[in-house]
Amino acid sequence: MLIINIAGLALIALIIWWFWLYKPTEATVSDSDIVIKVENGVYQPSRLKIAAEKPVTLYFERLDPSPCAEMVQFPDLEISETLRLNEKVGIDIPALAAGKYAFHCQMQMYKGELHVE
Ligand SMILES: [Cu+2]
Repeated sequence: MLIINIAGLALIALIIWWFWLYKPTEATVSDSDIVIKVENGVYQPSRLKIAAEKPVTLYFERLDPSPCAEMVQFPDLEISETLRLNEKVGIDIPALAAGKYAFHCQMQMYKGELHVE
């Protein structure tokens, strides 16, 4: 019973943090590569500025053991990649036209966006 209550409180705290307190972090991806951490329900950073018409490799490091964090998908680009725990996985992003491209986990709990400009 006590464990259930603690789990419930932890879940409520996580929901509050996720919906109200979390602010997306932004980063510019240049030649010095950025590693996107997958942890606590968020990609860190989650908004990535990249240059238009230039392929780039994004590195994801999954630190969250929950199955929710396992996949990262770029639906517009038809990219779907499995992330192994505590490993950096490089995902090659092709040259893109300017615009916004979402990426997320399978259940869309983890969410991020590429800002191509
Ligand atoms: Cu998920």
